[in-house]
Amino acid sequence: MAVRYELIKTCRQSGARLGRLHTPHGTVDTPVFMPVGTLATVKTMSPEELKEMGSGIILANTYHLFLRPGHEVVREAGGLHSFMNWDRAILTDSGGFQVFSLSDLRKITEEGVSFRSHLSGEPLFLSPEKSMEVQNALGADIIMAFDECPPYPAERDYVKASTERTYRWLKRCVKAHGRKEDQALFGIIQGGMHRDLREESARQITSVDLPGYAIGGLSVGEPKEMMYEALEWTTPLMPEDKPRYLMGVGSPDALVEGVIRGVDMFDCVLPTRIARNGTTMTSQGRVVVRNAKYARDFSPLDPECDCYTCRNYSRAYLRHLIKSDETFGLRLTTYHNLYFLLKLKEQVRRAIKEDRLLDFRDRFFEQYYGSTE
Ligand code: PRF
Ligand code: ZN
Repeated sequence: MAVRYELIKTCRQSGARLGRLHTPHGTVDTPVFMPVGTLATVKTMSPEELKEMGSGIILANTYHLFLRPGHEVVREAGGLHSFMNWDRAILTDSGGFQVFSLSDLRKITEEGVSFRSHLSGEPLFLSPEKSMEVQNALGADIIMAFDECPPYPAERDYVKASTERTYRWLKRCVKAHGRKEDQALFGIIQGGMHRDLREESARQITSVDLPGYAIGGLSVGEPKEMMYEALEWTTPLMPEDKPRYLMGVGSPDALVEGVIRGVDMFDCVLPTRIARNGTTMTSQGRVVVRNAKYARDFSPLDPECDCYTCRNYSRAYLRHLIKSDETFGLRLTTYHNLYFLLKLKEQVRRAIKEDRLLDFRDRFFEQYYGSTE
């Protein structure tokens, strides 16, 4: 198997899982946060910087790389790892989500999704087979099944039909996947916010023997409590000896609450996206460093952080760079935000090891949100 999950222990206080994910490009400690590198780059960061902050796995997107530069170019380069000079693990999303959130004039049929490129307007088509062809060419260590993520809210009948289609599409993905020896295909559980549909999807998707499973369709606009509840329906139905990936979720509270509910892997554009408009995550909560009140604040962004940014630069300097549209400012805030979440995950892993994740959560939330949520 291309990827093997090793469960090391569960936290006696919370039930959270500590594990290791063995991939052809190194071993990753879980729970893990995966920075998003949509276009084969984590915006503004070099691979060396990502390694320095301790990142062992990043995510890239089939939809975007299919549009440009095209998967044939990446194949010719020898795959994503060599194309982008990243020798640690990579996961690619299937396009099954981005095509719904980004493209124009989509039409879903049993065969797949026809759509127009959000860049050129060119008519294109993605299907389970096409997504596997593209992801096989990209060559990531973990590839995702082609699914449909229903919007929230959605009619129950629609969610039911869509969830069943996602199951049929998974079986086509398994058939079309041409690199089972070195690329691990993960199935994606859907089912919207309907308990019985979630449970049915969890049973269907996990009945297919795969190296890992993801939970999709969450963090699509529903209240947070609803997402946590849906997780509580879903993770107990997932096999214990396989990794569990919660797609597109990465706010600090969800990173901790998700782990408490049995999740091992997370990704989110949030830390990198907000960094580029001058919003940062610190041990004391969010700091919008572009605000006027930091013009003469010569203290570090986060006094408790020992990242490159916090060791060397002040809030006043960061504010100045961001206000002046200087690229270096974007790099410094991005570096700090990613470091902050990677460090948070390190603290979570230590708390699991020491059976005190619930205590850690209460302390962390009190500092970050100013109250125990
Ligand atoms: N499916 C896929 N990618 C995703 C999602 C999904 O449901 C989500 C939902 N949060 C984010 N990314 N394929
Ligand atoms: Zn920092």
